[in-house]
Amino acid sequence: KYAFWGTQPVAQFSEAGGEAPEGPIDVPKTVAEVRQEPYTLPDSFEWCVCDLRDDAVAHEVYELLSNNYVEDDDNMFRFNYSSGFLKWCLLCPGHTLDWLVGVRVKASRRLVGFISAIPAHIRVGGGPGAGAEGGPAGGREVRMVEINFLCVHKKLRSKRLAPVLIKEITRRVNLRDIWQAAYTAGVLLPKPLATCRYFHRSLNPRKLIDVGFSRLAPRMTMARTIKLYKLPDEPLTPGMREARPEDAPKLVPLLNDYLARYRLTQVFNEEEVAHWFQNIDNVVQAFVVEDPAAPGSLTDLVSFYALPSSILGHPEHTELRAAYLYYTVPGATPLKQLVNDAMIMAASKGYDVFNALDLLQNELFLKDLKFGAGDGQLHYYLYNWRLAGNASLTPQEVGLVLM
Ligand code: MYA
Ligand code: JJ1
Repeated sequence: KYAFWGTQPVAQFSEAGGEAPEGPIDVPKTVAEVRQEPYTLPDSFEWCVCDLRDDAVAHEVYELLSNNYVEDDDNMFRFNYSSGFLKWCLLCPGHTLDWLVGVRVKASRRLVGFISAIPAHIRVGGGPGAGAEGGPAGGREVRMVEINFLCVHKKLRSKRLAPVLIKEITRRVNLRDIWQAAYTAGVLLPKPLATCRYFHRSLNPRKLIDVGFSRLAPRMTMARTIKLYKLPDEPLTPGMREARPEDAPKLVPLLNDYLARYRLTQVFNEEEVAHWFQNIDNVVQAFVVEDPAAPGSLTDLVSFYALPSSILGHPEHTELRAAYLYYTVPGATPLKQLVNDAMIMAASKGYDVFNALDLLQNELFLKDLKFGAGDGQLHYYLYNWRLAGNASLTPQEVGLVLM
């Protein structure tokens, strides 16, 4: 069990908590000690860098993922990240092309494997006090990477390629003097720092039921269901507008001060805020509330990203348009109202479903805004970092949203 993960500097299921101090799991190393040569792939494969600035390469990564990436438990839906999304997400501030790692078949040049890293300042640990009314949690800010989009072509599964991809990206990240990573996965690995659940709010219930994403509730008709989920056409919060790059200086303290209460979160600088909270059709939407009584003062933030799924084997529908709640900062406006407005915006843009995790303060609105629990979980992991006593976190202590 866990032939690979058992050898890695990650929290193990077997460990007792007790004495373990907070911090790196591995003995600290220097860049000079990092292996210079790439890890060896089986003979017929080679490494490549996927330069997503090149549309043809972005399309190759898109194709690999759209045919081979994450599916739900019943293989009815598969994530279908757009190439615009991949560019937004992977060509972020501080990105390193060397960390967009591909595996190609030597003979055909066909892309059959991928893994990515992007840099982030992650704050982790600290005291309780996270959650609804919590003060600052404290903890330590650690320069990390976020790992995502690990994918091996379906025809090449179970050949132990994934561990080679993971070791190779670790080496490339270590070469830049970074020794920790954060990542999420639907599968259980040693050992989650936290486990969150997905929640779903129907925007287009007829289509969701048609494609088997949801079902008609007992004693409900289609007409009553459509009425139940109907939303207004326009957001209800006065002063809500799309975020602009010039908002970044004001959003940095708004966002970081709010996230200070969590025990696992990202710390954003101005350039990062301008990048992550922008508006790109079918990729990401970010809205701020500009106090109508005090023009120029920003009180709240709400955002979501677009992650459609392919509908597998349905006669009519091929794509499920899903919006995923990203970060929300309730300042002057109640959280519930901000998220309701985000859903209104998503519905008016033609999204079929609005998804959220049970992290941050999301429990405050899930029920009232008619979200229902999904069948998927999302485990949060750290590489080469343990919390004091090998502690884990509740979903409500997590303030980190990855793509
Ligand atoms: S999560 C999304 C992952 N992608 C998918 O689920 C897409 C569909 N599936 C596939 O493409 C393949 O099944 C993958 C595995 C590629 C996932 N994370 O090659 P194998 C372990 C980590 O024979 P395959 C995301 O992107 C498995 O337990 N490990 O298997 C975040 C076994 O190890 P062990 C995983 O099925 C990724 C070994 O791989 C995952 O052909 C974070 C088997 O390898 C998984 N999701 O390929 C990666 N699934 O023997 C870690 C299986 O021990 C980053 N495995 O049980 C770590 C930090 C690195 C940077 C550090 C810097 C300092
Ligand atoms: O989308 C998901 N589940 C859906 C579809 C289930 C289809 C059958 N398996 C679901 N639908 C019910 C919705 C219903 C709406 C009305 C109210 C009640 C609920 O539950 C799940 C999440 O729940 N998604 C997945 O399983 C996809 C994989 C999740 C792991 C993600 C890994 C991320 C990778 C790394 O970064």
